[in-house]
Amino acid sequence: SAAPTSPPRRDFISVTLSPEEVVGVGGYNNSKAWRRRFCWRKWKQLSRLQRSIILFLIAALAVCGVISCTSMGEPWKSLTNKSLDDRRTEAEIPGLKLANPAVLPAPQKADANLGDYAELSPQKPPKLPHVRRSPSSLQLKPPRRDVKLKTRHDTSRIVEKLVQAEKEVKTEKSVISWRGAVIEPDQSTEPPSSKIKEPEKPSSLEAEDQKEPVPINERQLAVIEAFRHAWKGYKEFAWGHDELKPLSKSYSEWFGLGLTLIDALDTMWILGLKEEFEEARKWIANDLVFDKNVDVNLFESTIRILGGLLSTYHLSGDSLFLEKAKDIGNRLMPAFKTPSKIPYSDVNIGRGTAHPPRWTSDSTVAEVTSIQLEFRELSRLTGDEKFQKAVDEVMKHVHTLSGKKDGLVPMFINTNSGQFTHLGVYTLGARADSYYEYLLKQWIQSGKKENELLEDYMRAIEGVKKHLLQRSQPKKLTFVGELAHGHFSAKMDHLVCFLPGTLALGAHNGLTADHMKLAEALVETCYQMYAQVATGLSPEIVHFNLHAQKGHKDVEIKPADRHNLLRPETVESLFYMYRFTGDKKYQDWGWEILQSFNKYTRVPTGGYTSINNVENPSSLEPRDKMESFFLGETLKYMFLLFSDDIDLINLDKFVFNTEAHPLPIWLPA
Ligand code: DMJ
Repeated sequence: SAAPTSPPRRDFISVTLSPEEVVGVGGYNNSKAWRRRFCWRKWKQLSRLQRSIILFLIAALAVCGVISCTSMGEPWKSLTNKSLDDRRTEAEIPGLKLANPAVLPAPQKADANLGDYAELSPQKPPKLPHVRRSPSSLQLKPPRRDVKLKTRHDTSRIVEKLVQAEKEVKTEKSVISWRGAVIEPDQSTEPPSSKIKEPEKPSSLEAEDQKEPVPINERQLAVIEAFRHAWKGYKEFAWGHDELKPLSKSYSEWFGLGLTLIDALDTMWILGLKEEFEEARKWIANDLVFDKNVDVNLFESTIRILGGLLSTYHLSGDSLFLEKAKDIGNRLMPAFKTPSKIPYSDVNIGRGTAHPPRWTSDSTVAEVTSIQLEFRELSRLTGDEKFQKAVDEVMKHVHTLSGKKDGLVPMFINTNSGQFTHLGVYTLGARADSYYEYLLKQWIQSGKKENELLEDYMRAIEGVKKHLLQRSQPKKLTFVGELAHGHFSAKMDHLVCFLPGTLALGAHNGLTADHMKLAEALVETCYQMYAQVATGLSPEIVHFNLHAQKGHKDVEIKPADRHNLLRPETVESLFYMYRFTGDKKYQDWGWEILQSFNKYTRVPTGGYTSINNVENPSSLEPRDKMESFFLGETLKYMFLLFSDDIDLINLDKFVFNTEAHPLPIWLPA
C-alpha cells in the first residue's frame, strides 16, 4: 500500500512506505546510514506483537532453509556416486558394460491384460532353483564389436572374463560352447512370465561344454563341401542380395534384405565355417538396414530373418544379432493393427504400414499361426511383452474359432472379421502346414504347460487320422491327402513331409507312441517320393495311386508339379527320426538325397538350382534359383542328420522354428 499516514497501532502488520522516504529529493538516496536509520525508525513504529511475529517468521524461515538444504543434497550425492560407479565399472570390465545395456532395455512391468494369459502360458514369476543367475548388473555379454567365430580356445578367453566377473558375486560360471549346442539341463533358460522380467542371456552364455567334441564324419564333410559350393556362388554373384541365380550368375530380390545370408548364418555356425560366418557377420554389422521402404511378408520375414537372427544370437552370444532382431521385430509389429488383430500378410518396414494382399482381406492360416516361436522368444529376450502378447492373442483367437473339422483348420482367415474363410478344404500342405507344427512347438518351447495348444495339436492329429490318412498301391505307403468339401484327394505336397518329424518330436516329448508309429510310416512315404522318381528328387506335389494298376508306381506326378525347389521337409524329418531311433537307414536315405541334389542341381560355377522336371534326368529344366532355405534348412538338417552328436543342437534344449532356426526351450518354472 502507499498510504502516507502514520501507521496505526493495530495487531496486524502493516508496513507503510511513503514515496519520499524511498525516493528522496533529488533522486534515489543510497547511503548506508540513511537506510539504517530508515529501517530502525520503521521497526520502532511497530507494536510489540508485530515485532514478535516478524521475528518468529524469520526464525521459521531459517529453520526451513536448513532442512531443505539437507534433503536436496541427497539426489546430488547419489547422482555423483552413480556416475562414479559407471566409470568404475567400465574401467574394471572394459567393454562389458556396453554390451547389455545398449541392446537390452530394462525389464518392463506387465500389462494387466497379460493376466489373461496365465492359463495359456506358464507365466508365473519363475522360481529359479537351478538357474545360475548373476545380479542383473553382471549379466553381461562379451563385447562383440569385432566378433570372431569362437573356437573353444577363443571362447575360453571371453568366458574367463565373465567367470571372473561372476565369481566376484559368488555365482557359478557360465561357459560358451563352441557351436553353442550344449546347454546343461539345469542351465537352460526360463519361460517368459506375464510379468516379463529381466532380459535374457543368450543360450550360449549359459552353456557348459564338458564333453570332448564328436569328430565330424565323411558325410558331414560332404555337407560342408556342398555348403561351401553354394556359398561360393552366393558370394560371387549375389552377395548381400536375397537369392542367388546360379546359372545367370546374378541374383533376385524379394525383400532386398540379404535373405540367403541371414538364413544361412546359424548353419555356418553349426557347420563350423568360421571365415564365412565372420564375413557374413561383417555384412550384417555394416550393410544390413531395415529402414527401407519395402513391403515384406510378415511370415517369411519372421521365420527367416527374425528367426535366423535370434538363433544366431543364441548360438554365438553376439549382441549384434539381438539388436537386429529387435529392430526387425519392431518394424513388423504394424501388421497386427487390424480390426480382428489377426495380422495382415504384408508390412512396409520403412513406413510402418501394413496391408493384406491386393486381392483380398484374408491372411493365410499357416502364416498367422507360425510366427509365435520367434515373437515370444523376442519378448523373453528383450523383456518387452508386446511381441508375445500380439502373437498369443492370435493363437487364443484361433483356438476358439468355429469352422474346424476335428481339429483341422481351413486355409484362410479374414483380418476384419477374424473368421475362417473358404471353409471346407483341409490340407497339411501349403497354407496350413506349420499351424500344426507350431501348436506342438510352442507347447514345447514354453515348458509343456500351454494346454490349449496341446489339445489343439492332439485333436488335429486325430483329425488327420480320421479324414486325411490313406494307403497307396502297390506298396501300401501311408500318406496324408486332402479333403475338399467332403471329397478326398490323394494329393500330397512335399511340404507335408514336415509331419513325420513333428510327430516324432511330440512322441519324444511324451505324447502317445502311436504318433511315432505314424511318423515311421510317413517318413518312409516321403523317402519314396524321392526314391520312386528318376532323378531321386521329389516333385513339389505327388498324387498317390489308391488302386493297383499294372506298371504303375505308388507315386504319380502331374506335369505342373514336377519341380523341385531344394526343399528341406523330408531331410528334416529324417533328422528327427534318426535322432530318436538311431536307425541308420534314415542317414542312408538322407545320403541318397544329398547325392541326387549334387548330381542334378549343382551348378559348376557355384550354387545349386531349383529344377522344373524331376522326372527327366536329361532335361531337368533348371529354374536358375537357389532358395534361401537350401542353406538355412536343407543343408543344416543334412549335417545334423549325419551327426552322431546328440548335443549338436540338443532337442531337449532347443526347438527349431519352421525355417530350421533353433531357439531355446524355456526352463520350466
Ligand atoms: C520354408 O520357408 C519353411 O520351412 C516353411 O515352413 C515352408 N516352406 C519353406 C521350405 O520348404
